[in-house]
Amino acid sequence: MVLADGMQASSKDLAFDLRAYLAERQAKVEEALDRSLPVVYPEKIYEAMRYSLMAGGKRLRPILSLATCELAGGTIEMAMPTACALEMIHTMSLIHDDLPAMDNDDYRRGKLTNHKVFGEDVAILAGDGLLAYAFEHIATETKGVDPLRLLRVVALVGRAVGAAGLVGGQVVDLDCEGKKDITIETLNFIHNHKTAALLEASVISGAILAGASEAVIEALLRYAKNIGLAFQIVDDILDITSTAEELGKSVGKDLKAEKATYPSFWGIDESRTQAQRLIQSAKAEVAEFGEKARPLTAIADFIISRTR
Ligand code: GRG
Repeated sequence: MVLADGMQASSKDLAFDLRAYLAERQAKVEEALDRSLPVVYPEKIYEAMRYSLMAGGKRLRPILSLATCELAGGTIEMAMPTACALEMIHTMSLIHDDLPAMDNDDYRRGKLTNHKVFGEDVAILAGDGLLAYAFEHIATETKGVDPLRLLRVVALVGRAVGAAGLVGGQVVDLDCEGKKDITIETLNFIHNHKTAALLEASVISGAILAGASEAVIEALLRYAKNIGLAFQIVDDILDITSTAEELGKSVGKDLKAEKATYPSFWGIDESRTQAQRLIQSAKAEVAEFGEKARPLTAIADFIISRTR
């Protein structure tokens, strides 16, 4: 079944109705993001920030944060500012990733990239603006949460973004460009940091805000590590098997640049098998939560069946 925004659900998910769940959550996140960032003077930078923030996307990171907050007994209102902040950070990482100094891409989320519309100088600042505003937004807009939990989430997200997370992964990725002898361990390092780190922070932030026990947070972290790597393996496969129209960005760049990817190590079929194995492990980690884990198991299935 093809869902809004290219999402697919297998028939066994329909009992849970992943389609309705994701559509409802996406709409709530869109509305909260829209409210989070009004355009004020100097309009140019706010327009550049909003251009990429409101350009669509699956909103997977905010949806995961809201889901674990509910799983741990909290409300989606408690997690919404953090959820929006995670999407702001994800968006800024895409803006910077697309810059000529990095991946040099012209399209993202089906639209021209930020620097193509606003220029490189403003695109860099739009990314910086979103990054700083994300932390301000968590700190000022979160209501009804113990301040110590909030502080833990701020530290968690900060770590996921910096040299211990996205930045570290990106730097090793750039270092490996043009090298043919990189190992699977290096490839795992890159993607555990570039891709999985923010997904991990997304998954456990909601549970922390809701006051989950350390045992619950640990189980969710293991779930997140598994879906994080599976997400990247699927991303690498889609870069080969999809079209630019389907993905909303240029495709086949890894192959052209002879960049190491999971399919370049394992081939497409084995990459699919490995991703499937990670998804099974992720689901096993949250099985103990029973019915409450239905959104997380359905999202895990979605990650492997997604078409964009
Ligand atoms: C974070 C301070 C800071 C700087 C950025 C450029 C950079 C450092 C890191 C690169 C991070 C990056 C672009 C990782 C790729 C992650 C990935 C697989 C993105 C695609 O995510 P989807 O499919 O995209 O969820 P949508 O558009 O649906 O949101």
